[in-house]
Amino acid sequence: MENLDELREELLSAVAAADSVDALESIRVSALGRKGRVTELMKGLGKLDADERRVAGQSLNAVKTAVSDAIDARQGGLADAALESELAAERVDITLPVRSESEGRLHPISQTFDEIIAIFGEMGFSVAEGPDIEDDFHNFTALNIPPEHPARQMHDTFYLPEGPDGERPVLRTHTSPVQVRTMQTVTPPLRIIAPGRTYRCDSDMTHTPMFHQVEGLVIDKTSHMGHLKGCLIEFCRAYFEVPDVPARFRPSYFPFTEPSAEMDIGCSRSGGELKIGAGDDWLEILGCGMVHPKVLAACGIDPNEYQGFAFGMGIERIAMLKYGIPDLRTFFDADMRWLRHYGFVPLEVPTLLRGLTP
Ligand code: 2U9
Repeated sequence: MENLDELREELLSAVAAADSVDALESIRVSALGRKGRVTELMKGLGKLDADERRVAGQSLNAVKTAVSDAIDARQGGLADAALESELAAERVDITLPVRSESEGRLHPISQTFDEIIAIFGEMGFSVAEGPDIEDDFHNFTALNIPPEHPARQMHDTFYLPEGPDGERPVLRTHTSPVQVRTMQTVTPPLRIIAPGRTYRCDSDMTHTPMFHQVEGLVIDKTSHMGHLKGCLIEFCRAYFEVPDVPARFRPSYFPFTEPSAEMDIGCSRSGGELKIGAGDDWLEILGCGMVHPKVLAACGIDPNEYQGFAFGMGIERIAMLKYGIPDLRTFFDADMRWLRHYGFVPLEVPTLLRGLTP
């Protein structure tokens, strides 16, 4: 029988030198496989007498175990090294700047949302969200919109097929149900804005079936129309980036607020160009009012203890006014040339400190 110490050293150094899982496997087959060198020696044991067989068998088994253990250990090392080099090859340096030729642009709707969130965020509002598919209670009833109200009629609202409860869900016609849900779950004081998609069955030059709104809600024990006016005037100054913007509040009607108002800001329209700020003209910006006591009660808040104000505005409209976008329908065309013109560089995040717009 060949020298087993030499055989063991030879096989162990081959295992140590193997530089891949494949190389290791061929060493295993050539040493321990069916026709491997150790296996062949095992088969030869039968020709030895009993004493020799016992001694040689123990030595051979020791070689087999040593080689097999070395292969297992080396296999683990090689697998770790392979993973390491794979990860190194896939490494991305996230601190590198975005490539300057990057084509992507933020849609003006996203930019406008970001600006509005930055402004109200600074005033202590947080963002609330809710489902696009709503039930009748959250979209209408809780908001003091009785069944015979025009906003309920089929031509305004997208109704979905009847559910198991026999009710027809709706695509929310405003983001107000988000405030309803917040009032149902959070104990005042609360100060939230609800930006999001809204849906109305209406489509012409100035209406699209899906559009975007942001609504706001403040509930506490003392907020009044003065706070509402201060908050919204401050918002318009910050959003339109004009230090002193004339504002007026015209009486209006919404079922969910009492009293209700529409807010106009000053502007001039000389030479067909709209300029926000002092001027001899007015521009309607948003609707607002003190939350109706019936709405507070429907949402589980005691109107004798709490009060507050709410407002709502259309995002497309205020984006068009700020960025001089003339046609509402182009917002939804997914036209890359339009987006390159009106879109925003994604990393220019709006903040009040660094400026809202690039
Ligand atoms: C609750 C209570 C009160 C939200 C309000 C308006 C006035 C408003 C319109 C502006 C243009 C919608 O996009 S638009 O057509 N909205 O004028 N929205 S007050 O009042 C609320 C909301 C929720 C619980």
